[in-house]
Amino acid sequence: MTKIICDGEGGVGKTTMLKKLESGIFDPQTKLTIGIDFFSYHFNFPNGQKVNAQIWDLVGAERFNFLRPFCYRGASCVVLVVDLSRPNTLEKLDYFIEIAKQANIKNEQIILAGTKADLLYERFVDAAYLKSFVEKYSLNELIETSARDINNIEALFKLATLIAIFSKGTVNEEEFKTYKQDILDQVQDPIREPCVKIVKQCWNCKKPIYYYEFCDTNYSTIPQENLSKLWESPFVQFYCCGCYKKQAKGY
Ligand SMILES: Nc1nc2c(ncn2[C@@H]2O[C@H](COP(=O)(O)OP(=O)(O)OP(=O)(O)O)[C@@H](O)[C@H]2O)c(=O)[nH]1
Ligand SMILES: [Mg+2]
Repeated sequence: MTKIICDGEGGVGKTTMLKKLESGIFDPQTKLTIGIDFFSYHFNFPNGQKVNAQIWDLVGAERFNFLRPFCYRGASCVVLVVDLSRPNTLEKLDYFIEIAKQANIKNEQIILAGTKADLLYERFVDAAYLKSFVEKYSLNELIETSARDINNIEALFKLATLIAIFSKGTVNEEEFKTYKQDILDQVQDPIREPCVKIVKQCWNCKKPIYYYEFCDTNYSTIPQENLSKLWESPFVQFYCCGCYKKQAKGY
């Protein structure tokens, strides 16, 4: 079994990210995880190797810390998640890295993921700082994601699966480097891919409102005027990206 851990402070978006990976849908109503949730991810590598990874989605809340050493045991990769809009979610990274070390997981088997990259205007964590953190601890990679918008989640878990099988010795170093580069080539830069889905302002907090459906299909081909028409549609729901309040139509 290929086991991957997804860990990080409460509310950083671990479960939302994994739901998006599984179903392709952003669920803005995700509730706190109770203990552990399990997800699976299948990936076929170009050399024909089929990997079926089991992802353990841990709860961030401190009162569940007693579970962590048990959960990390036997894992081949750890995805540590921080919220780009909340700098305090970086505070416990040392602690998570230490738990991984105690479970014989090396730092190069850890990926740092920065979530909520869609919140461009609420971002408080600098990419340069995260990169320096990755270098300081010799972690494998930094990937910024968003379950709502700029995706990169698929690339993140492809890389996690690759790291896992590399650590088991089923791909050699040459293959690892080639596949990793292929995966990183698919990663979008959130700074260069600004969210163009703003259609209105929230009636409640006045933040821009993003259109989150069709994000992964052909969204980029939908012009702004059509988005505004969708605003009027009774079948499409809009949520505010700041306060998550549902938006009433037609104002
Ligand atoms: N804007 C934005 N919000 C997100 C994103 N991912 C998650 N959220 C929101 O962040 C909140 C917390 O998400 P969860 O997935 O429950 O967080 P978690 O890390 O699993 O939290 P615990 O289970 O408590 O450890 C939810 O309100 C999500 O809708 C994202 O990419 N962008
Ligand atoms: Mg959760």
